[in-house]
Amino acid sequence: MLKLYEHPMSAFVMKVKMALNEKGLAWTAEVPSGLMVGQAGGGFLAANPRAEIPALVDGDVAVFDSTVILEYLEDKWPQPALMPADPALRARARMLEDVMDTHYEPNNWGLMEVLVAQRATGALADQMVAFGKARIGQLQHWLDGHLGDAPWFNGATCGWADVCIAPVVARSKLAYGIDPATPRIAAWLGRVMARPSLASVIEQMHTAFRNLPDLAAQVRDGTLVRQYRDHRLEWILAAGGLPVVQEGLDKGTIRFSRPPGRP
Ligand SMILES: N[C@@H](CCC(=O)N[C@@H](CS)C(=O)NCC(=O)O)C(=O)O
Repeated sequence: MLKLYEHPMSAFVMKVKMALNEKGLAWTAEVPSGLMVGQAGGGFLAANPRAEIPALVDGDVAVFDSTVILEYLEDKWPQPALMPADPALRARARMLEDVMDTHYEPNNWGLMEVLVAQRATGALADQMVAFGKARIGQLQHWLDGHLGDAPWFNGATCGWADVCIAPVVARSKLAYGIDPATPRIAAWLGRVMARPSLASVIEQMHTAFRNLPDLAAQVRDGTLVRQYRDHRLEWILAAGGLPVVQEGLDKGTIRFSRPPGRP
């Protein structure tokens, strides 16, 4: 049986779960301990030396990084195919995935750092939240152009592009109350929520968000040591959050990613 190291709120995990469900594969899930505080170990660290979720274990094969995992699933279980057949649509699905992972997702993550973990307050918080919401609106309008009048981002049927876009658009709506920017995105999200393979994953995310521990208290008492990595760190800086990074480094509540291998 496939085993997925996960956390229900991670958009990277969500796209893998949606892909597993769409392919009708049986899988078990484990939320590794030590996540979000830099204390991961055991089987999880063996599966992903970068100590990040998602990590997939298939017998003696361990695969990390959501994009690589989706490719592994498609290679090993080609049917039902998540990638469209047409080369242009395949390229578009990959471009949409990359933009979701590197440009869209950091907005949701940054809103959580500000609104839930309360790393910024007052005028700085307002500025960072406005920045994130504006970026989300901009990206959803761009997505609308790609969706056009098709039912799915993949084309006629739900697939790769949709499982990459659904986690982030649903998170914006359900966690932060950001309504879809256009009627076509709203109708697409309605189709997503009517599809159990996708909706079940979104429900898990929403439940986890509603039951989050008091992250602001954990930042204050220094027990939350959040990983600030690549696009997310860029987002914080672009939103004006340099003081957030400086304070987090000073207080030890921010860390950077760990590369594989022995130091
Ligand atoms: N590029 C990676 C990104 C994975 C990632 O950033 N995962 C985050 C959670 S969303 C993580 O595990 N962070 C480690 C931590 O917070 O301890 C992918 O696509 O899988």
